[in-house]
Amino acid sequence: MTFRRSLISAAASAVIALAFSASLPVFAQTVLKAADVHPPGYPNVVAIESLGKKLEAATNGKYKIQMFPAGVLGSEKEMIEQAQIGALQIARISLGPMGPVVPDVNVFNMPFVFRDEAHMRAVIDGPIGKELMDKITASPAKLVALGWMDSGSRSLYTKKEVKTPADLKGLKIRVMGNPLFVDTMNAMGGNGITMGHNDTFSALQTGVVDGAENNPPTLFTANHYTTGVKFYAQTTHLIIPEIFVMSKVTWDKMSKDEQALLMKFSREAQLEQRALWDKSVSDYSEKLKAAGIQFVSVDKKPFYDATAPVRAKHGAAYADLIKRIEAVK
Ligand code: BDP
Repeated sequence: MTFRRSLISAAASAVIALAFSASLPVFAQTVLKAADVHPPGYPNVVAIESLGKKLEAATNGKYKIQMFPAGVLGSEKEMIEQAQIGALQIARISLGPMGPVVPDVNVFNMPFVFRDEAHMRAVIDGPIGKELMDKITASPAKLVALGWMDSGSRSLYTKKEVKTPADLKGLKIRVMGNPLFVDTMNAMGGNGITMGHNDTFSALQTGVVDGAENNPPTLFTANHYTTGVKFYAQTTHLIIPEIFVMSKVTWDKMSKDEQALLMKFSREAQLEQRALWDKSVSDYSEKLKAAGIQFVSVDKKPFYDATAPVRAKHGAAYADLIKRIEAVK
């Protein structure tokens, strides 16, 4: 043993002895990787980071959440796949790309299924929201639904002004990866093109698409507003909640108490995100207006009517549930 090695091994023994004598917890820390397509500071990212801090404190450091923001671990489709095999522990995604994985969630993904954002919140906060989370967890997808998040309303942004379905004719509009959204955009008059969120900026910039649809915080933070889009037509055609899910592989390794703790902090994360969300919508709407984006108010009725066949086709299997959603005040 060289002098250096013996020094290292002496130091290592000292650390172990110290850990035992001070009865410090002697366990390997479990780092839970969490991913989001949004950048640091976005309400969803902040809420998951804060959940991580609470979990770390409450478990004396046994669990720690490491956030991978800004799409560094790939698209939401890829995040879901990684979580399913246990390569990612927490995926914060839109319910949009969950549709192809757990078809039952598509009931919330349908155009104009909620009257407004308050209606959507009342639904996710109540028994129907709980039922849908349970369906995700009980599905063969190997994911455990932890909580909902807000994502406001999605409206259309384009380089050319759009006020009616006829104005959308011939325009390629990026939508999230789910056939339901392609059908929706086509019914609204445009051509729906699917791609991941983090590919949309360059697609807008290079003219691969003529527009996209999203909420004000995303339009701003993903820099889509710098690509030449000028008009933000307030169609509010989709009011889709976000969700954060845990890999079942990870969940099954946690004790019942740890799972209960995680659920408690997840509920708190949902409420924390909501408060941050409301502020971020007004802040980013102001920033967009200051940057010259024109918010165009449109008559929603023609878009609602045009998408009736989409609700008929994709909602047929959920007719009773849709009636219950409509009945929520
Ligand atoms: C944003 C959602 C994000 C989606 C993105 C999209 O927060 O989860 O990935 O839209 O359009 O509003 O892909």
